[in-house]
Amino acid sequence: SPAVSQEPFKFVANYDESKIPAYELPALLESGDGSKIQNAQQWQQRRQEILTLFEDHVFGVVPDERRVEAEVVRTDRDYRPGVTRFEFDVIIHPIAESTVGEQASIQPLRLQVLADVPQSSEPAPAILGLNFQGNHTIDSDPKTRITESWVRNRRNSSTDGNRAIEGGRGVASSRWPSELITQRGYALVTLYYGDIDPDYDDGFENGIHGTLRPFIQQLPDNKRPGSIAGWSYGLSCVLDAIEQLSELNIDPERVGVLGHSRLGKTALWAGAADTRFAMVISNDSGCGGAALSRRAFGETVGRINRSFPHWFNDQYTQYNENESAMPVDQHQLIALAAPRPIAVGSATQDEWADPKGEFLSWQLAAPAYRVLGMNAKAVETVSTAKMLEQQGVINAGPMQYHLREGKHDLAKYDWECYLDLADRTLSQSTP
Ligand code: GTR
Repeated sequence: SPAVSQEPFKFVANYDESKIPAYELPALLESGDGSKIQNAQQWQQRRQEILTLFEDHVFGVVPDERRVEAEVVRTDRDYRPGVTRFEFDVIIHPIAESTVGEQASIQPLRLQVLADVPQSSEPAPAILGLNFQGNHTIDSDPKTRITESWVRNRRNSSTDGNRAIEGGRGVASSRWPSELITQRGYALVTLYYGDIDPDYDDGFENGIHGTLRPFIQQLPDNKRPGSIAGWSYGLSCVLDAIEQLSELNIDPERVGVLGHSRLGKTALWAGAADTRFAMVISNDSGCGGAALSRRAFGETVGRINRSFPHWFNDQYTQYNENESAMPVDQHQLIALAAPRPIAVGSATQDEWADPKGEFLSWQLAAPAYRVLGMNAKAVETVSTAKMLEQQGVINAGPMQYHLREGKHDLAKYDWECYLDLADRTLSQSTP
């Protein structure tokens, strides 16, 4: 057999616009068979085609089926004046049809969810987002349960090895401005992403992968779902639970999905795979999220697959240092949100995530919205120079982009931008 190079991979990120390779993006409005997409009906077929390409080449496949039970475990009626804090459990059972003997030995997976809901006669619209460190980190509430799942060892007072501890209460509060969110009339729903799937490489075995094992085992190896697909599946299960738990008083038809960074990639995929999400929000999602892969600016496909071999499917490694062979690029992922409201947020100092590449793919998704009836001119004509210089918000109907001054983070200003888009698109309840 040919000798395999044992040379370690040396990665130097490119931050020089003039060194971006010439690239041609896969067409958005042209089917695999070459036919042009000119109306909503043709888009539905094209959409399915793109979705399947992302499953097969990027994220992996999860079952269509979900077996979910839900149970409220805490109701704190005036957690704040006019706001009820709930904690509820989402129990994900192994799916029925892939049974045969093995199912009996598979334990259901239990997710712990927290929801702050403004009290009102009408069910509230909501933003659902995964958090990085546990529900107890969003504020100092002593009653919030601490996750028992694996957490990253932060080597500080918030963790003891790979366990979350009391010292973590409130450490992530700047990212979860619950008061702002509820004051503006929205519920905040959040859960720890590691409750769904722990964020380390274990060969697609633990967390949700264990629950779905019989399904995953019958897939070709290169289509097995990575953690991003697993986290997205979990988000759909939480939406199932919101539908079941009418006592939460959340309107399941007005739930937007939000995520930052790796969880921004996840929010984009969750919104693509599950069109019940009424709004899709990508904050600093970068490579594998909103940023165009073919620019290979900052983090690249090859780099992300080597650092995080468990996030994507194995097929995706075929595109390491070979982005132009991908049958998709990220503008198509954004287009899968159409016609629903989409917000893409970037930060000026977050070069690793390629703000300009995030802007471009957002812009290049506009033709899908146009085919579905949106006046896309304001999006299609804005120049990158303008986007970089104004550092403000660009919006046109359901499409919004903003560039925030500052670092890779989910900041209060980002939330304000997202809630503004929600006000324009989600605030009215559907009759
Ligand atoms: C980085 C990774 C990014 C982004 C980020 C995060 O290490 O390279 O793709 O996902 O982590 O999630 O904070």
